[in-house]
Amino acid sequence: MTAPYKNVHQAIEYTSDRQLKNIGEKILNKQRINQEDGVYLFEKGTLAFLGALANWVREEKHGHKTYFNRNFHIEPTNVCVFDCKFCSYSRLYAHKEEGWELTIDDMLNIVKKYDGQPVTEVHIVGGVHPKMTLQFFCELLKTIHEHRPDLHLKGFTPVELDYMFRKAKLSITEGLQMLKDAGLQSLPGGGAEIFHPDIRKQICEDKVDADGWLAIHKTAHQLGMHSNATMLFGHIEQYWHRVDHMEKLRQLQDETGGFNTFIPLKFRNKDNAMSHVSESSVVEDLKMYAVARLYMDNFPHLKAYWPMLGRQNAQLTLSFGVNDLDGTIDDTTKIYSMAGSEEQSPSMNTAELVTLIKQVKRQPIERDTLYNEIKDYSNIDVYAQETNAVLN
Ligand code: V47
Ligand code: SF4
Repeated sequence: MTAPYKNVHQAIEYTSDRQLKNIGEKILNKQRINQEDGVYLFEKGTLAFLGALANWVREEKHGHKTYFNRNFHIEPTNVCVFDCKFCSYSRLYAHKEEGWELTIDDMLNIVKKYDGQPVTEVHIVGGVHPKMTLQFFCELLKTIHEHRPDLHLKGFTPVELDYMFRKAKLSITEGLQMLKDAGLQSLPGGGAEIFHPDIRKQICEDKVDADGWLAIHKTAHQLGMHSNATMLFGHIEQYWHRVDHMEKLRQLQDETGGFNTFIPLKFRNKDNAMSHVSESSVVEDLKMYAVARLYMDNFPHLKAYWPMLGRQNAQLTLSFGVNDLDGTIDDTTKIYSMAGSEEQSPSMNTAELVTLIKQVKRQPIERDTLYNEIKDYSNIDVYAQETNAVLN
């Protein structure tokens, strides 16, 4: 897929641009690239050149291994006090009648639907409801943990956490410690968007800022939790804003080592206050993943979130640095389908996800949240009847 080059050495050799050659040499020598290099790659790197380099880094780190997770999502509410312009989901002001807020029993019933199924993680994230407190979420975590102690509880973005902790008049450390004691094990990557204040001011002015986001993840890492980090790309930001965002994450990762995965999220423009902004092309998306793989040298994993990209494009990213396709999720996840992702009802079972990975000659590995390997599907026929009985 990274043709026309035979390999990364040829990609560098055939490039006449001096600066690209230098950056390519740095990558091969496992030297860190700087912000100027990052912007230059976006501006001048061809898709084939970036792909050859990113694929080399990916294979150095993980060979052909491509991870996925069996998880499900709980969205406690779509009511939100904030007003992010890209959000197609929040229902506080517009379409109030479409708002939902789940009780602890409702959410326990969602968990119970997965009783007896081999899921390993629940991902809890939603809007910021003024009445859903830290106490409420501690109760929720305890209830889920009591019912199903083997499930890894991953939940809450700094947007939700900052609001909860302020309301409870607690420090970040105190608030996170309470959630941890209630069963929270890691944080997902959401709410990061683009860190630079010039962009944040235009797209998500009223929620936690970059320093607040980073402080919460840093504290989580200090308390022994792992987390992910996202970046919402392909809207009004420029390349240097993306690099600035990645730089801040790379610096924090140097300090704590607590991030597992970087997840670039492609902006989708349906039914939100940024519908006039065009979506990026597939080529731009693939370049984004490739530059992320090259820049985020201290992040072990790079994830493409397939419900947002669509299956075929997600499959393409596996040749541009990506080594993780998130998970098998079901149609309870609304935030993406409402924003116009190709996957209107995103669901893919294990057999389909494994097949998608095998079609591009990669090695499908089921993992848990912390990337412990659960099962290698390389030699398993996922459509054999006896396998299917075990899978689903
Ligand atoms: O922060 C909202 C994004 C994020 C749109 O950590 C949109 O494993 C595109 O962070 N177009 C939340 N994106 C989701 C998230 C996530 C997803 C999957 C896995 C993990 C993980 C984290 O969704 C928000 C925002 O950046 N988002 N609206 C939109 N119109
Ligand atoms: Fe609220 Fe999150 Fe939507 Fe922003 S993106 S309005 S914080 S639900």
